[in-house]
Amino acid sequence: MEAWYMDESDRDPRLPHKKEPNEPVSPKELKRLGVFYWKLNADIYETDPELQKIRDEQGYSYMDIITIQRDKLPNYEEKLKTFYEEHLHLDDEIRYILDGRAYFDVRDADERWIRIALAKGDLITLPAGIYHRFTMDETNYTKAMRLFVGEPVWIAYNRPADEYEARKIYVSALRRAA
Ligand code: KMT
Ligand code: NI
Repeated sequence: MEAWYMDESDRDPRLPHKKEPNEPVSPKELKRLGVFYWKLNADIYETDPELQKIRDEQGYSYMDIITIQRDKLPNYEEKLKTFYEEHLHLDDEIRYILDGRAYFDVRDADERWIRIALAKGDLITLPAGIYHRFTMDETNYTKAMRLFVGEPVWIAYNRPADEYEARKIYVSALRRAA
């Protein structure tokens, strides 16, 4: 995992979009935004006691695996387009990268985009109510485990979605963390 503030360019989202010079974002800063991160051994995800411990502690009862790759994922282009629209969910978004790479972009407290580069073994949780988006990088391949507390809900609310309780709760938690 590596995170940085994005540049202002509107070129291909799959490019890194680092500033010159790079402006890195630490795991501690991400935590303040409610974004949590674990590093695991993805080679043993089927039997990994560390993963099981996280799932037990956090109540991640549901899981499935999604492979995002042209010709593998039905409606690939369409899905990627919706993933990259700025949105929020009413529940936490929990993703564990089993193979390949991907970017999650999240808004910081001042609405600046932070890009989070994830690779094999990275497990990340985005809090309910945070504005974010997802894109592939130039390798165009990600295999990810999707985790969820209880029955999964995949509804994305595109910005603006400030009227939702989850958003209001998130904004007040952010203010308290400031
Ligand atoms: C989302 O809601 O942002 C996503 O599901 C992203 C793709 S899952 C690796
Ligand atoms: Ni999302």
